[in-house]
Formats: sequence, structure tokens, C-alpha cells
Amino acid sequence: MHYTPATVQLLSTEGKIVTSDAAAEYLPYIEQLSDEQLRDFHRNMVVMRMIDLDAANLQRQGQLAMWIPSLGQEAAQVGSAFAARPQDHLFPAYREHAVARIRGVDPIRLIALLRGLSHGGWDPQMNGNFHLYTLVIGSQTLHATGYAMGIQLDGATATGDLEADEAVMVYFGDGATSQGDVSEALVFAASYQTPVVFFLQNNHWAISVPVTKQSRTPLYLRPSGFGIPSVQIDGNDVLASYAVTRANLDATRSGVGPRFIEALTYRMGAHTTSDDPTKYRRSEELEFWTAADPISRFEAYLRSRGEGDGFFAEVATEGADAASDIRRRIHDLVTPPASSMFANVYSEPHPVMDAQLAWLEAYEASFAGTEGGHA
Ligand SMILES: Cc1ncc(C[n+]2csc(CCOP(=O)(O)OP(=O)(O)O)c2C)c(N)n1
Ligand SMILES: [Mg+2]
Repeated sequence: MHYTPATVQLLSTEGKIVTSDAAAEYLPYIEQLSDEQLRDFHRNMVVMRMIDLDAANLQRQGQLAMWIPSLGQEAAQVGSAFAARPQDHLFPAYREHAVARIRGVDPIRLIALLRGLSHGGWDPQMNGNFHLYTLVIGSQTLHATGYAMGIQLDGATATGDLEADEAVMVYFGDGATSQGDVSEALVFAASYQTPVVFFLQNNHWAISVPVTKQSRTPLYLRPSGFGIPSVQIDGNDVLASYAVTRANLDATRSGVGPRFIEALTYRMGAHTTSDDPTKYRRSEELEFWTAADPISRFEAYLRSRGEGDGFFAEVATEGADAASDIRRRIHDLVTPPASSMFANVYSEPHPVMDAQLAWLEAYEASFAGTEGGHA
């Protein structure tokens, strides 16, 4: 399922601005961006890609239990993340590493999570309202819709102030659209006209199941059955991702109800480091999407605006430094005591938690003095 005439694209795969009717509505958002903001888009895509590639290597070296590559999805993530305003709440799935970083999550937190050292990851309040990674496919669409209903009840949205009114954005995948949770979230969002943008990254695969099998209709057409306006974008075009998301987040925060964006992109790597995509997909597909790479086309665009070698070399160094910083800091991560898993289950002490903790402590103590024991 490649681009269609309905796909909003602002930057061609060659890195040239598109002047179609569909693009005209969104180009004004791009014209307002400064050179520094455009450089920031590029910097974030490149640096995250370098961290991502290195994290996959760390898994191969036994430093991580698993890594979930975001390779190829940088434009969808970076553009939409910069489109969100500081007061917005973002609910991710588990592949949104670039969004996490832009909202202020230190990538070492992602590394700690996938090394198995964290029971959650980070506190959203302290990390740009970026909520927790969610491995239960599609469930975060319900969390996001419920959160958006709360914002309405609090009167924190639709007051007419774009700088203060809150909105919610939820990220999910093409495979998630087959989960009942996503349909339920769309029903509630439409019924209550919640301020939420559903941001679907259609990366064409749900592990080894192609999107064409999951949906017999393009996914951006599905929300119309729920009464939710939707748009399909070229998700490998960081400018389209930014402009269309900014327009839709600002619409939803103004009180017009939910919106849905389908970003067409491609998972260029494996589903996770436990997967081998050569077993189920053809190399021609990867070739098509390599030609549509989000970073090379944006580099071509920036060069056409006069950006020189110096900037690109500087960004490459920044990416290499960020990756080696992770390599260095991974050794400082501390294994938490097993008892910490009970700490934040309930806000008050709870007898079942106390009993389970006591059982665990007795179990661990039973190894005292034995070979390989903890004592
Ligand atoms: C409820 C549930 N069912 C099944 C799984 C196993 N599972 C993990 S990832 C995945 C595929 C998800 O595909 P998609 O939504 O397209 O996201 P992507 O991994 O492509 O980013 C599945 C089925 C799960 N984690 N949760
Ligand atoms: Mg997918």
C-alpha cells in the first residue's frame, strides 16, 4: 500500500517542495518555520537514527534484552512531536523513541527499560507529558481518549487559547487498528468529541502480517465510519508530518472533536531484535522505501536552501556522540532490588502486596549460603 492521490506530501522524495492543491492548505505552516527549526528537524532525525542503530548493536552484544528499532519512521515521529505544544499529552506505543527524546525523555531511560531495569520508564509529568510505553497493542488509544475526556471535564481545553488549551495525541500502529480497543476509543472519542488526535504510523507490517491483510480498505478511510475526519500523509515527509499534525492538534484543542492522521511510513528494520524480516518480506519493498527515506530527502531539501557540508558534519558528530554517551552510561545503570516491583502498584500499603513481598524475601533468603545464592 504505497502513496495514493489522497496522500498529503509537502516534500517529494527528491527533496523538492510539492505545490499540489492538497499541499496548499498546509504549506503556510512550513513558511512560518525558521531555519533553526528546520535544522532541528534534521538534527533530531539523524541523532535518533544513530542512537537507534547503536541500541540494536547493544542488544547483539548482550547489553539489552531487546530493542525495538524505529529506523525509517523518523519523519513521522519528529514532525508530529514538534507539532505538539508543551501542554499536550502524548501516549505512545513502544517504537516512538524520537518523540520521547523530543519531549525530554533521556534516551538512557529507553535503554534501561529494554535492559529490564525499570518497571515503567519515566514519570510523564517530569518528561514533557510523554506517557509510558505500552506493549498491550492498541490499549493506549483508550488511555488517551479517557485522558482527553478528563481534560474536557477540567475545562483545560477549547477556551480559545492555543498556547494554553490542552490536547492529546496517541500513537499506534497499523496492526493495532485490528484491536477492539482502537474501535472503542474511536467510538468514545467521537461520542464525547474529545480533544484527541489519533496518529497512526502505518509502517506496513504488524510483525510478519502485512497491512493489506489487516485492512481491505486504506486505513485513513476507516474513521469516517465513526464520524471522525481523517487525512493520509506521507509519513516519510517530516514537513507533512509537522504541518498536518499541527493543524489537526490545533483544530482538536479548539473544540471541534477528534481527528485522525494516517502516516504512511515503513519499518525498515526488524520488528524487534528477536525478529528476522527476511523470512517474510521481499527485498524490492525495502528498495522502494529506501528511495523514500525521510532523512536523505530532507538533507537534499536543506542543501537546496543553502545548508552546507559543515552543518551535516556537525550533526553526524552529534549523533555519534549521543550514541557513545549511551554506551558509556549503560554501565552506570543499577539493577533495582526485586522488591521495588511492589512499590508503586498501589498508592497506599496493600495486604496482598505485603504478602507477596514477604514471600519473595523468604524465597530469596532460601538461597543464602548456596552456590549462586544472593547472600
Ligand atoms: C494485545 C496484544 N496482542 C498481541 C501482541 C503481540 N504483538 C506485539 S507487537 C505486535 C504487532 C503490532 O503491529 P503494529 O500495531 O503495526 O505496530 P508496529 O510494531 O508495526 O509498530 C503484536 C501483534 C501484543 N503485544 N498485545
Ligand atoms: Mg505496523
